[in-house]
Amino acid sequence: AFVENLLKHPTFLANECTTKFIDTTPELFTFKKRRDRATRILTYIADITVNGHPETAGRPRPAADIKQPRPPAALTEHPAPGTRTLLEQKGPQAVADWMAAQKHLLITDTTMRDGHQSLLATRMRSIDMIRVAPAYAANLPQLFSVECWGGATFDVAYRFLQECPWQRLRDIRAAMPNLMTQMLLRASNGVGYTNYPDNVVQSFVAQAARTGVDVFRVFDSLNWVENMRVAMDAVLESGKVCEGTICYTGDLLDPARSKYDLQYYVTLGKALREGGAHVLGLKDMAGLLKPAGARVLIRALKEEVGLPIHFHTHDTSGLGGATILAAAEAGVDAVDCAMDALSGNTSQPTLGSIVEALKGTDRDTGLDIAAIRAISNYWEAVRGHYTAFESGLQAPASEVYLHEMPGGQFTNLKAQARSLGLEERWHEVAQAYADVNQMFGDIVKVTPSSKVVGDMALMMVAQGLTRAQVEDPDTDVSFPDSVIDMLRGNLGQPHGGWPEPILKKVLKGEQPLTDRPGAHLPAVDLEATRARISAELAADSEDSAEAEIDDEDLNGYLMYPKVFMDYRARHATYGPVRALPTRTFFYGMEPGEEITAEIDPGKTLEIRLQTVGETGDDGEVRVFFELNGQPRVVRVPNRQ
Ligand code: BTN
Ligand code: 3PY
Ligand code: ZN
Repeated sequence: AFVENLLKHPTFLANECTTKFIDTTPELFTFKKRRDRATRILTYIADITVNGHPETAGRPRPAADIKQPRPPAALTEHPAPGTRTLLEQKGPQAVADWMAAQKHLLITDTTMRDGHQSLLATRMRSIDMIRVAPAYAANLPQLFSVECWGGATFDVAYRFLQECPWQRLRDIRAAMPNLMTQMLLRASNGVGYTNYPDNVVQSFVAQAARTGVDVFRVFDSLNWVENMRVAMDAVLESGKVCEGTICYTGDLLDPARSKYDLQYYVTLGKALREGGAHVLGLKDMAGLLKPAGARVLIRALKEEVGLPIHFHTHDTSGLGGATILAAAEAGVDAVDCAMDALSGNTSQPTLGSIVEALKGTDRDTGLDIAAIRAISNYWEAVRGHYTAFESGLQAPASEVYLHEMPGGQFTNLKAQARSLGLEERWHEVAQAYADVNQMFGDIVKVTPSSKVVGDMALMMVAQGLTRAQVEDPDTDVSFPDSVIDMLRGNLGQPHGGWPEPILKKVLKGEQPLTDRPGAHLPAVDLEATRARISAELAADSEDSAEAEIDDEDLNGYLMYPKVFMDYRARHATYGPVRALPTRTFFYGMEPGEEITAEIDPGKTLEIRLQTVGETGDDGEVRVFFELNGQPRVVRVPNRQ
């Protein structure tokens, strides 16, 4: 270790080594200590107890006497066969055929992905999901699928929750072996905000399928099917269900919004069918499809495309449930709902209420309402722990038909506006968002194109710029990077192309791409990348296990290089903090409090916080614990 430290010491590398070097460089002897995982977790608890969690500082707190959520009992030890059983036995086409042939309205539960993404800033931790998964398997085996992965959850898991998204997927998959898991995939944008090289997208899909995704909902943020093929082909190759997805925007029955008319959607649906989709997804990410529009659109897609249809909406307007019921009447095959306690507003419509509404009709869902209530009660208790991430949104609003923001973006953009001091001017931001959309030619707005529109809208409100000023060739505007990137063609091509005036002004004569961005990105050398980051981690650690980059890690790195490496660095310090109860993770412990944390199956830590000492002259605090009955002291810096 000494030699390794010496070799990478900057002074040594700079070739300034003298005989005095070792005497004046004591840090060569302070090797990173190899600490066991329990000590690392105690360090985390001590740090949060002393310094607080940066993400919950200044935010509303959960009730002081809040309890640990208790999942409902699984009603059987042998879950009935479900959609996953069919997929395993007969493959994805059999799932699609079964879907189309049966009469129930099939339901996907989105609580573990879009539900908390849209209501709680995506901050729900794996432990809160995994604990209830067995109840889903046993008590709700008629569910079509459980959406529990992808979208923003991947990034947030590493970046903010200090946990591995792959492990979440693996654990949920194992806990509900009869039910299909589902993920949201942004086609060539993977689970990120930019186009990735084709082989990165292919590798990511193959790994997601291996780790446990059964249904891939694949969409493109500009509805450009050309840019969806690599991802769709990779899903088909994996043997899982390919849900090729249309994003809905505009207002189908408004003749003034004729850009997105029935013919547009039918043509798109046919292109996705030709691209090999087993199921046609209809993704109404902002909740703009009205009941009357749903009747027309679902009928046309059923008749002219012929694939089973899976409808997704958001309840931002308060009409999401009405639209689902209209879609059900028109023959939609499956719909997305969130469990009651995490439904409504910018989330999905209310699962239990849709089940009740259809009870006894020819679209009866076949789901057990008592089981739904019990699971929703669990989610209600879970939600209480995430008070810090609530948006404070009071009511549904028809304003969504003006701004057309996706449910998953709405509260995020509002938080961004707050951080820029623009919260008071939120309705101006909403109007600017609508103006920017028109300026870009009325585009599909969903991650990542929605982020670009949001960046531009915030900038305009912050700088007091109108659309006319932005478009005026004689007014100087410095556009956000994301706008320049999008107009360069790096997110692909919108229906009808970009309007010439804005293209000219933003690109200043530079020629944009008009073909697939992926066609220009060189393939990544996967094994060289693995070797390089593994060496980088090895240089920072005594523990060879910490330098290991398995296939899941590699795919995580390829999506988010810096976020992944930062996660690994924190993991080396704090250990498997995913095992902590959510209250402890965000708020630390009280003196006298006891918790348990299962860091491996069957390996449980009993942790009791005894007392927090005074801060010493060195700025460190000694925190006294009992770990499985034995006293332990850890020291952490007081950063308060
Ligand atoms: C992040 O914000 O980067 C993720 C949250 C974890 C950060 C840890 S929590 C304990 C310690 N105190 C900090 O201020 N940061 C780290
Ligand atoms: C995502 O891409 O994360 C979305 O939820 C889009 O609606
Ligand atoms: Zn959504």
